[in-house]
Amino acid sequence: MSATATGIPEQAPASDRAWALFKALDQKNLIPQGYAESWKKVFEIDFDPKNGARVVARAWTDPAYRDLLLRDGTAACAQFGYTGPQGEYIVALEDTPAIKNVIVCSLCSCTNWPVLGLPPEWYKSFEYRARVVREPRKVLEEMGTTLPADTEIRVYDTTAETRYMVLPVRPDGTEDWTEEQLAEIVTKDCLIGVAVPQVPATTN
Ligand SMILES: [Co+2]
Repeated sequence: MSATATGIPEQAPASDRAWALFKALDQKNLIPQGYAESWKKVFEIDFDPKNGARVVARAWTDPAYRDLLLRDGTAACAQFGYTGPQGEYIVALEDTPAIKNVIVCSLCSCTNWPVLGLPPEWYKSFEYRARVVREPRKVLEEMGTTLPADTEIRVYDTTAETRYMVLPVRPDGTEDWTEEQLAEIVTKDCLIGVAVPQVPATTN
C-alpha cells in the first residue's frame, strides 16, 4: 500500500477514510454539535425496512390506504412519518399474479431510504445492476425466487428523484392475519422485489 499526501493509505477501508474526514472537519470546528450523531441515528434506526413492511401491511388491509399508496406513494408513506432524504418522491409498484416488479439503480445504488433502509451490498454490485436488467428471471432464480413462466417481470430503474418500493401480492393463507403479523413477513428483499413474502409452514 502506498501513502498519499494526507498520509492515509490508498487502500484504506471506507470507514477509515470517513473517520479521517470527520476528524479533519471536526478539528476545523465545521461539524455542528450532535450533527454526526443525529445522522447515525437516522441511518441505523430510522431508516428500517420494517417501515416499508408496515406500509405494505396497511395497504393489504385497508383499501383506501392502498389506493393512496398507488396514487401518491410519498403521501402514503408520510402518514407513518416515513419521509426524508431519498424519500422525496416515492412510487409504489403493484405486483399482481401476472406481474412481478423489481427495482434496480443501474447507475449506482439509489434506494428509498426512509422506507427500505439502506441498500444491501448485492444491490450495489455491478453484477446485480447489469444482470437484473438483462436476465431478471435468472437473477431472481439465483436469489431463490422462482416465478411462474407466464409471470411478466418488470424491472424499474431508479431515475432522478423517483424512489420505488414494491407492493407485493398478499400471500394466500393470511386472510385472518393482523396487520402486525402481515408486516412480519415483508422483508427488505420483498420491498426491492427480488423476493416474495413467505408464509411460515407452521402458521399456515
Ligand atoms: Co443510484
